[in-house]
Amino acid sequence: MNKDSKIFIAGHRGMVGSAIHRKLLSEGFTNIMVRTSSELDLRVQEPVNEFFETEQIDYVFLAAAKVGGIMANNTYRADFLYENLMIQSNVIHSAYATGVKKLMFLGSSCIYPKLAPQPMKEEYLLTGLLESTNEPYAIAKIAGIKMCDAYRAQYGCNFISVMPTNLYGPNDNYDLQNAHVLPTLIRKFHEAKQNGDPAVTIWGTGTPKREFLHADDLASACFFLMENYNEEGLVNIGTGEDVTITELAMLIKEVVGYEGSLVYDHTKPDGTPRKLMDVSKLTQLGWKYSIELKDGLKRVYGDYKNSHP
Ligand code: GFB
Repeated sequence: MNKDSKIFIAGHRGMVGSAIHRKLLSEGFTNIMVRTSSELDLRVQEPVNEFFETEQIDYVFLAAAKVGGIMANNTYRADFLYENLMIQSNVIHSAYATGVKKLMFLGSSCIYPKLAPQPMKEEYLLTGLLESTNEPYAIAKIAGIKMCDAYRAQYGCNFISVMPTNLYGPNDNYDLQNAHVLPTLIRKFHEAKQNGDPAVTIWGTGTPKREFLHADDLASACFFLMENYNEEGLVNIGTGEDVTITELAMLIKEVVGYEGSLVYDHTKPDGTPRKLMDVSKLTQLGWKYSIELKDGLKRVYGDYKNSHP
């Protein structure tokens, strides 16, 4: 990418897209295109075609998606499948039709089988059944990977796919029902501390393991791969280290300074028991994360506290 290349960040207001936007600005890119969802509804084919034809874009980061935590994925199953399939199909096809030089599609670690061997290597894709709570989202993301590979094979498009692990950072969603575990627990511990509540409720058993990557590290990895990776298939992006949900809760409790106890709501699902990324492909290419979980938690809690005094 040249500093004046025309780069479209689809989904620039979300946690991932906004992190990529900050990264590109900090690297001195001057011709970044963004559109809000009310300006350009990526689920609708015609305006997306028109946008790509008019703008003649050079590079695309496809970070627009309908996302959410375990309950949102499980509840809005049709929306997760339909909206993600539409967004990615419209953008990928228009990118091909208008000669985009390179496109990066962002997926998720939930594309791997529920009981995949750990850590999960890229080649484990489609080797087993998916976790049912997020199967619609995973199916859409798998379709996106396969679209990138198919457009590469049939039309020679330089479209690549990257699979981030569970993410957190600025512009995250803190909704108590629909968000991911890390931001939700920050909010729960913060509010429990403010209200003097004796306990905070953790969904499920607390035993599932998850890996967490700060969105700024993700953006750095995406930028690195946009510059250095031009192959079919996918690349995992993560830290290669995970914690149990109870360990995460204890860390957040400490960062927030909450003194009460934890209780478990066994009516809520655990989801995948473990989904640790094998990041050796990315490490061998030359990238490694830099923000440790505890430091990242302090950063996001600092921001959260400032906006929720
Ligand atoms: O982050 P999370 O919602 O999604 O939940 P997944 C991770 C784990 O934290 C599950 C537990 O075992 C939850 O039961 N958990 C404990 C909580 N307390 C809470 C809470 O208060 N809120 C939430 N949300 N969880 C999503 C997928 O899976 O991860 C998506 O559904 C996507 O498709 C995303 O891949 C990255 O990690 O289970």
